[in-house]
Amino acid sequence: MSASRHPALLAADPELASFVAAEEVLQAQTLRLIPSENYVSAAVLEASGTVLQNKYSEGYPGRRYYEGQQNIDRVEALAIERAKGLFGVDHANVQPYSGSPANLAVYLAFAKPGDTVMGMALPMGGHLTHGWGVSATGSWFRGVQYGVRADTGLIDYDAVRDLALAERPKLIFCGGTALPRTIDFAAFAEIAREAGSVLVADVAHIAGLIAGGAHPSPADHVDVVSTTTHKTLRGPRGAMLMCRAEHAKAIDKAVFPGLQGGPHNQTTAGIAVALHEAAQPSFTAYAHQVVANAKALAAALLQKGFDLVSGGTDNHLILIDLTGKDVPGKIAAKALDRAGIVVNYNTVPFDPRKPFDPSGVRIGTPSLTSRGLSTEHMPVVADWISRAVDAAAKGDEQALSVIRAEVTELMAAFPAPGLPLS
Ligand code: DSN
Repeated sequence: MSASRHPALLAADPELASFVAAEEVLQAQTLRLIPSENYVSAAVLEASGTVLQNKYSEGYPGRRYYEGQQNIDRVEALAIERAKGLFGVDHANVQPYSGSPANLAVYLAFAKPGDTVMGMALPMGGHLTHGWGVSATGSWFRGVQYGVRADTGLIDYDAVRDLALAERPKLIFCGGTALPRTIDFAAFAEIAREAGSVLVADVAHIAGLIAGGAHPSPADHVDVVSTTTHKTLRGPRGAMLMCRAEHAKAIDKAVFPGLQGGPHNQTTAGIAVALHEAAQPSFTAYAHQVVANAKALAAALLQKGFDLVSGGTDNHLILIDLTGKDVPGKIAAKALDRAGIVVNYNTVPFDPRKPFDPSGVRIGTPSLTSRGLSTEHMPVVADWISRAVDAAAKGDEQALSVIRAEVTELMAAFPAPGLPLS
């Protein structure tokens, strides 16, 4: 791997080029287990770095505030059509800059400051933008929050219903960032209907699984689907809002001119390519393999004596509760990083520790599956995690170095998409 992959960058700015080259090596050599990350294909990478970014195009295809949109309109219309086809929705807006602005646009479309909104609490696995206090969505709106049951780690749908009927929120968000289990969109739809709320499925984490048929689709159940495009969907960093025809105007108006200016056309192009790739049979196989790998990894971790929130996983994500291991999440995550295994520390439901120093570690299988690892490798991965956590407890840096060498050796045999080893 060398900076010669980007010769113009190397010539113009060697210092910056060296940082990019170092990141390429890091992404190639490490085992990346952060469940919200992935590797984009070379085609998505190319589309996202095109001259399309030289163009301003405020507005929508056929209705712009700048001239010269002959090609941009075609790019955006293609992305929209592909999103509609892949997710089975009436309308798609592909302009949100990322997940948080996408969700903010939903508030703008359906609620007024001070209105009550409902989402899953952040420490229970929700997202900041689902009305959590430190987010603008929790200070400009009145956020009420649901969670999971202490005994099962599963969403308590009865409690969700009771809260929704008591509070009658304008918006209900389902979905989140640390949910290892299938979301029952039909159950949320029934609750939202009874409460008179607009239901939003934030499927950022599982969009690729939905596209590949490895998780039920929310399309027939919810008013709005919000998603980022760079997680399991394996596209560039961006987002989309999809909805039924009746909400199309409100959503489009909220994204532009309500919240954003010109769309990032190079990102729109990358999204279009990613959606095309996600419509292929190979992506269906990928999505199912992500889940099979996660289930195999969860089983291997349970065998190693780890506690997993909800006892396992139905999707791409596993939340390890380290309370019984006497190693807090942050110390474990940093030790794993030194061992070449990249994870993030995370709160677990009912965590007795603080969010910046919590009890859990969140892992997932989208990236390793993109590199071609399969269920047979998951016991090896679980063994590395177990040895690294033990080493963290003992302060054994030598053991972490040994694991790092083993990780580097295995990953060299599985080149990442868009990042060929050389
Ligand atoms: N930051 C994302 C994640 O890691 O899940 C959510 O926004």
